[in-house]
Amino acid sequence: MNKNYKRTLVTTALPYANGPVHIGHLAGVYVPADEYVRFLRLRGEDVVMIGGSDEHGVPITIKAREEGVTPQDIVDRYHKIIKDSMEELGISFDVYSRTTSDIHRETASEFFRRLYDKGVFELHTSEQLYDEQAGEFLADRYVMGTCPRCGSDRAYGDQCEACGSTLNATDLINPHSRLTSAPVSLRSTSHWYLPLNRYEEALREWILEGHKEWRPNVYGQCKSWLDLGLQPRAVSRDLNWGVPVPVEGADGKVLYVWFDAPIGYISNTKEILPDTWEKYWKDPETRVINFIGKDNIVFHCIVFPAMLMAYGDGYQLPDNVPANEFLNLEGDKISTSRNWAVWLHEYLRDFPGKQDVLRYVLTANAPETRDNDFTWAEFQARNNNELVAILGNFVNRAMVLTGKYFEGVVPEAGELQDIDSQLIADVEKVRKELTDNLSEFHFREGVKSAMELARLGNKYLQETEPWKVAKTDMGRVATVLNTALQLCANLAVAFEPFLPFSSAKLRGMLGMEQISWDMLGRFDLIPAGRRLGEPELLFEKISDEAIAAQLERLERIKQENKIKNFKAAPQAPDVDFDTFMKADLRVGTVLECERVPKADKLLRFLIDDGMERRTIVSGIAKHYDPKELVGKQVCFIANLPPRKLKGIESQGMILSAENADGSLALITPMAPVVPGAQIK
Ligand code: B3M
Ligand code: ZN
Repeated sequence: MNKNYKRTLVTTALPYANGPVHIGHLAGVYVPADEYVRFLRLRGEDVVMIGGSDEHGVPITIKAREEGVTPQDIVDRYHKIIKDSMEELGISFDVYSRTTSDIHRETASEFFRRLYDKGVFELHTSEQLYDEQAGEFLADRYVMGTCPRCGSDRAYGDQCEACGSTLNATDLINPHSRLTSAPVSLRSTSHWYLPLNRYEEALREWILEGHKEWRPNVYGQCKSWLDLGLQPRAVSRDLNWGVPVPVEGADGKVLYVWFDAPIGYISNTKEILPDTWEKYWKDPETRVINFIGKDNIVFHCIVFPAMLMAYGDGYQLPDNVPANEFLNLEGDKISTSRNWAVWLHEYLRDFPGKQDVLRYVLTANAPETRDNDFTWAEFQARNNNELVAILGNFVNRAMVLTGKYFEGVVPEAGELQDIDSQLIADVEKVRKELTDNLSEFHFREGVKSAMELARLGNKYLQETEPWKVAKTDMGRVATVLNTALQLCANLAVAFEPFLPFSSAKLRGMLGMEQISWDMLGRFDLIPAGRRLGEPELLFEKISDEAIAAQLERLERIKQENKIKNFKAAPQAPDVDFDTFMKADLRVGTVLECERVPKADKLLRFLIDDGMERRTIVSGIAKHYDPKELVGKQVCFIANLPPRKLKGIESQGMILSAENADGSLALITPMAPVVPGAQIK
């Protein structure tokens, strides 16, 4: 770790502009990065926070094709949604730009060109899958076919989701293009490769020897890559969307998206700091920190550093890469294609003004050391039991008591008693922990420390009981409330990185203008005699209804996905015609229908079957209200031997179809027919 740094460049992974951002992105990258940057700013450090959209790559072209629009249309749409929603969440980027900017194209192009001119690249020719109809080479992911391992006919060129095997597109049986469904052929093509193997020794030395302090998940992943041995990697693609490869004879080729995207950090720095950007990249007194998710580790710790080493010219390698693990949602992997996510822009619409609640929950449950699960129940509990009941409650009590006993004017503290000094000592201890946690990228522990300050406050008021002392000793009440208000001021500082909106509100109430990290631990932050603002609640309870609405939305998505992914069951073995004709299928009219007591699945039907009436018991009580069925026509098998269900003799079986989500739909004729009509 570079201890003697003068400035910090914080980069945040550039989200693909092929969809909005969700809580997984936020918990993994943007919330912790923002907390870190706000912490450094409060310490008065020189820091810039770089963000932007990653607007190249195959998925964007696929989405454009699906929607019949251009890739530019897609990235324009999502760049705006992402940028606006992150700003609304208070992610305080110094720049949030995009990789389709001119400055980025020039920067990425020049980067490639310099490596090319230095003779760094190797040119290799290989056979790639080609879609004749679209006239395009296909990335593995865009080829589908039959899995050579399990026979599933829905395997992708890189992976079979049915059996989990990792595949090469060339292994597939009957490979066809996902773009056009046409069969694919092999064609040879040439690409430029970055010989990672040549940087292996330097990377080993730099990471394995030089950065033992990195998070174990990051260090461990790097070590296993390095131990496997590095191979040259292609840095160009045959595609018509991206930064064109800037050399002769590269028509139809663009830079691989993972080659240009990290250069986006540089381009975006140039954009915001046209005169001084080089200091932030090339001065050894700069510390570069990359905030990313765990799936991006190899690109940030191996590939991009190798690119920077190859480029030379003083570019600094990252000092730390605090990558997070993944956040799941209600027990399932977050997935854009399955719409299994809480989208930021939708959260902001559904919970207006509650930016800090989301920031808090994502931090308190951050997937720093292992994958974690976001649940709406936990979201509600952390809001109601922690933000409202601990932090909001303490601040409100201090404010309201000051209003009651001192008309909202900060009272003068008298002599401190042991309990006051103890509080001050406890706060000092927590201040140290909090500072260490934030300096070491332990945000989950950090927010716990900050909350500990509010807990100390509640305990202090509980023990000093100013509302009782007020009957006898107003001088003592003044000391206690002064102390409590100073602690509120500490909370405004401690929570600024985590809950910037609430911190601003609190500062407004306390009349604090400038704040800085070195105020923490001090008990002279608000002068006696100052008139406080009106007490406002910092947080409010989140209702069961609001949570239920979110859970219903997720349930709906689950059902939609089941229907989307429905695969018809394999056909049953043949049955001969005469056997089938023995089944006597008929239509009947429902005369009565009611629930079977003590059987939550069963309905008892009385049916006019054209002959007499018959009773049939059917297991569809979960799907129909019996009242609705009276008078309707249903289909049934008439000639099954009777059987007893819950003591009722059932004379036949009513037919229904099972939907992908498990729901049952009764089969009914399209036009009314006479009861007893035979089904042929
Ligand atoms: N867009 C991948 C991702 O969102 C990629 C990150 C680029 S960082 C330079 O996971
Ligand atoms: Zn398979």
